[in-house]
Amino acid sequence: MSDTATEPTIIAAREGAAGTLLMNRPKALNALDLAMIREFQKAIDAWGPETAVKLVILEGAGGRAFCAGGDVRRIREYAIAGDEASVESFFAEEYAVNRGIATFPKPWVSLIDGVCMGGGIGLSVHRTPRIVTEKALLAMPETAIALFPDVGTSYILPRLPGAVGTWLALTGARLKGADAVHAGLADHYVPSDKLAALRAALVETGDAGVIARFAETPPEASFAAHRAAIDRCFGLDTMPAILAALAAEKTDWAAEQITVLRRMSPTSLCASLELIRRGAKATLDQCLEMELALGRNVVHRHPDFREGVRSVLVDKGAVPTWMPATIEEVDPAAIGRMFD
Ligand code: QUE
Repeated sequence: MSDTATEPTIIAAREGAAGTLLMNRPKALNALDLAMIREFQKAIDAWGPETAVKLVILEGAGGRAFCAGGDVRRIREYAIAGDEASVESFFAEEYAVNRGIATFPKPWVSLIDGVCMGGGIGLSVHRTPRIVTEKALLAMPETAIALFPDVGTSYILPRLPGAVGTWLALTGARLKGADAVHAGLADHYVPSDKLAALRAALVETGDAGVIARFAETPPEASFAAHRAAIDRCFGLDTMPAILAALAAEKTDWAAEQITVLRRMSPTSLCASLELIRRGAKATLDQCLEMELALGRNVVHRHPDFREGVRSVLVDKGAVPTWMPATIEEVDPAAIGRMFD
């Protein structure tokens, strides 16, 4: 999926009172590569101290995606080549951007009008205001490719209501825009046909307060009916306990969750659950450190990540062969060692 070399993958501009950042790799759903991450860092460094910039506006090009995640195909290639330095650069620099956004000294306005997963969540979730439309689709899908919720979401997810964050991390459940507001991943619901006018008002005034003129009350969350069951099941501390609790629910929804979980990397599920439980008691900086250490072990010392990216993204739709193959075979001590 190559984009033309002449077209920049991040278009950074000064417009009125705003600094604007357009993620511009539409054929790859604006998935983040290292060059894009470095452009983010430059914008953070330049616009943080620049008094004429009152806020930053972040958006995705192409009409389908905000940002589908990190360039995990490339990470897999580095892993196969044994290129640990390149993997380290990618994650360390990406997480530094997440930290830079979290501490950015003015509003960081994310206009989420399409797919926003993984790395895209990391570019938006750490600062307000986060705006979603009816076309937004948010998810943390990493357990499907044997990764884990990173980009600082091990700090964010345990702080969402009840066990919603654990449910999102383990199942990769997709949230529509309204759902994302109810889950605590977004702040304002704005219909997509008002987004251009909102953007113009932000550029003109440099005042995030104008969002109130465009925001609407979001429709009820699609997961509202399952909130109690989410908390009952996903609030538990081991994967076998979560699966047993889901089985005891005896509902179609719970059976569906079991089916989804059984497709994911068993190692990744157990590591992700442990990460979120540790993240509940840690600072954002500690979470990013933990994610960096876990990433090294997952990418270089475990076969599931390569297999996951191959099956889901390279040979699209292939059934992955996980090692070990079942949750019941995962050794908790081995999961603990992945954090060292
Ligand atoms: C899990 C993930 C990712 C994913 C799918 C998953 C991810 C990611 C992409 C992605 C999607 C479309 C693209 C692309 C990457 O998909 O992180 O380049 O064109 O970046 O199930 O973690």
